Amino acid sequence: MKIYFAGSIRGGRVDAELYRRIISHMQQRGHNVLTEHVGSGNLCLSEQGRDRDAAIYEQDTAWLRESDVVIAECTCPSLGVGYELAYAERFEIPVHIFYNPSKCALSAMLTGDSYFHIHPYDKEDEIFAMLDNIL
Ligand code: 6K6
Repeated sequence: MKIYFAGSIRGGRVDAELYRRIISHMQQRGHNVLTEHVGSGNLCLSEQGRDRDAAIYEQDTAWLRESDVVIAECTCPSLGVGYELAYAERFEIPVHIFYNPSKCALSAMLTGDSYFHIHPYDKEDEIFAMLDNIL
């Protein structure tokens, strides 16, 4: 499957290693993760600019439209991820949201929208088992 993995970038990189492990798990199962860079450990967050951001927006929304499913890790809140989830809903792409309820309270704009499949987890291993069921 073509998978759009969504995770926080400018919202904070505290869970970047977790994103990398989730992406790697899906790749090991033979899936095509379009957004491998979200799990990268060496992002240059200071590099910004309107032209560059416009290119990121165009590329990411194109990838969203061509993806079969969106997998999002939402424990670390991110405006960009929230936007991507609503964008995926608009294009009727299935969305699965993972979060750790002991670390955050998910926005009511996600938990209150019955379109989204929401998967609370406690231990990281639970994510991989749930992903294998979903994909
Ligand atoms: C280059 C390499 C890695 O990151 C970059 C430059 N920035 C971005 N590149 C690609 N997608 C991005 C970038 N910044 C945000 N996004 C998208 O928004 C990702 O798909 C994430 O799921 C989401 C994160 O949003 P913020 O608001 O936390 O940045």
